[in-house]
Amino acid sequence: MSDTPEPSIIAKVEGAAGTILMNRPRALNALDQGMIDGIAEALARFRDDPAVKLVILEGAGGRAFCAGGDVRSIRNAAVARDDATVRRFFAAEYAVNRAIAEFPKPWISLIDGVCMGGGIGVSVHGSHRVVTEHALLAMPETAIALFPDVGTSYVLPRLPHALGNWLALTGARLKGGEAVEAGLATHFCPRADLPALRAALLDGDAHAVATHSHPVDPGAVTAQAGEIERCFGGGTVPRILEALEGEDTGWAREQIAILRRMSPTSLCVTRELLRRGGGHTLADCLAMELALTGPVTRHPDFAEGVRAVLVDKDNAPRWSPASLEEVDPAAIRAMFAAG
Ligand code: QUE
Repeated sequence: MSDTPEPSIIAKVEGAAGTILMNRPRALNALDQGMIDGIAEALARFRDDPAVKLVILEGAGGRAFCAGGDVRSIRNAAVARDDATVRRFFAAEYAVNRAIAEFPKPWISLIDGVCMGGGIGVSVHGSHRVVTEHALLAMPETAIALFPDVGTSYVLPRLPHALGNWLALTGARLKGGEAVEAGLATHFCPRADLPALRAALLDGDAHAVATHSHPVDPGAVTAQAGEIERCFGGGTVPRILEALEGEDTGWAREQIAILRRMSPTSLCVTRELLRRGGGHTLADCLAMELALTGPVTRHPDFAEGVRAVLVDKDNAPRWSPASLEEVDPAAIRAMFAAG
């Protein structure tokens, strides 16, 4: 008998709950095509099974909920000009994001580790996003010249104090409590209490989330909200940098340094995407994101960003154009028009 590999998605009915475990811990549970298909299949089954009263989504391995999408494979497909593979991946991922938003039962994510990009996408549209003190949430796409997708072009512009612009442009990482403050997460439950919460949820009553959660005191995000709003509430990326330069604080200098490392093209695409996203439905935002995936993954910055961050890990991307000043606004507009 040959060894059967462990499935990357483990979905089962436990008591009155449907449970979905993202199980690729060596890749921090980053979503590949098979995992997305597996989540889509489980979602449809649990939606139509009257014995399932709620869904619990978890990540295996104790370090990550889900680090994002399998962007190394997407890069390979993009470099090979295999547009169909790129398109199939993002279309399937965004369809799952939408199905979670429309899911008629509680969709409860237990976020006890890294949760970035695609991990935000499979949690933020659900009814309950429970974080622990080990949770770390971010939308880090500008570092690899992608853009905040998975429906976050709908979510981020709706966060208060221009937090969405700040999170999307800088890729800022929020700890569990900070994610509740910002509104990306809904409940805080210490890791030590997660097994009790999970056991209670198997009875099928989502109210267990509230009874096992703790209020979050105002913290770093609340303290920074005024300065974030002053600096990131403005129009274009150059205006945001100007505002940061005018602050003359250590925090503002740090944000400038972070923004200067990101893909200039990606910063401009991201700012424009969130501007447009603020006025659209989730479905329209997902369609806009899907249309952007072609031009953005064909832009040389995407292959270079994934190379620098995830393949060679030298963290020294050579962007082209290399500076914000050289980005042609018409080129950005063309990416939105290209489909
Ligand atoms: C931006 C991203 C991702 C990222 C880093 C970024 C992303 C992603 C991963 C990732 C990290 C560790 C892994 C893995 C993937 O990192 O989408 O398989 O083990 O999946 O700056 O968008």
